[in-house]
Amino acid sequence: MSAQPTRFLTGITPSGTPHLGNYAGMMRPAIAATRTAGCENFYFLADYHALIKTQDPARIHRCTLEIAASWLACGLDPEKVTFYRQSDIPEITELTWFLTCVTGKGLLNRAHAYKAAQDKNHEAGRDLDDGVNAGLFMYPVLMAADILVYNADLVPVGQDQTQHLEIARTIANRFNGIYGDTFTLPAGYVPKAGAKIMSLAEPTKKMSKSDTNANAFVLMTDDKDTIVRKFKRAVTDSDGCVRAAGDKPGVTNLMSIYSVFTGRDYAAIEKEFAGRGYGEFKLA
Ligand code: AQP
Repeated sequence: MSAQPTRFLTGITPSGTPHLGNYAGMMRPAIAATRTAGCENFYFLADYHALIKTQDPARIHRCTLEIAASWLACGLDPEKVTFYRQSDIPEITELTWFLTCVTGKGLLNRAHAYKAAQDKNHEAGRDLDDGVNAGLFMYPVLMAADILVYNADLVPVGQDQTQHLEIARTIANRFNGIYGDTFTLPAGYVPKAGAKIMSLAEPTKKMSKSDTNANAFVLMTDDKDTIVRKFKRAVTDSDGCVRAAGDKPGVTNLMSIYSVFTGRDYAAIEKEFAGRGYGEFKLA
């Protein structure tokens, strides 16, 4: 008897053009998993998640097509992968309600995307929930439904999504406890290199599609000249030494990007660029 295949499932939100972080943290490992024996793959375009950030249907439609094209350009084979748009599967939103009713509100209060929005309001001296829509609060439940509806085993995600994945496990556990064994408990599939690519302009902040500073991210659609220009402008420090350290977030971020594309670890990169300046490193 052959073993059950390992089921990989992941999604990306069409809230903008995908960037280097999306590629390194999720798309690249997800594509590699489609070429691994004994795996089956469910990859989707999370257009309902995009509604949290934009209510512009034309933009969501355009970004959905663009992200679908990016997946294909990265090597996704639709003959091998179940590739779909979230809104085409009504069972996902149906399941969301069942899961909502077993989810403690306190669990969602602690979800990082919601807390980050509250922290931003706190810093600006506004009411904590000012401008925060209930979709942002509820989205870990929709994400749980995305994963549990297909009984996924492994979920390729960047580091920023690991807490939401943990919430999906908690919800599945709670549901199974009440109704009997129903859902597989999913685990994260986080790459060793590139799990959290930082902004090129503010390297203590995650690289994000919705950043208003175009120099903060490298888009998958940027041409070579634009990519070179953005790396040349990337914020580093005055130390001049290619070395990974907590007090060198800009250089460490560039090293993590270099590591994704060369497969070299930090020690090898430090050795390769010993005595050479940031200019050469950035071009590499
Ligand atoms: N900077 C990043 N480094 C590594 N992985 C990342 N991911 C996102 N940013 C980075 C991973 O990409 C997958 C798809 O993410 P998403 O588009 O669904 O949502 P997100 O995490 O909110 O991505 P963005 O780019 O930051 O979008 P906006 O600006 O719209 O919020 C996920 O697995 C994510 O971990």
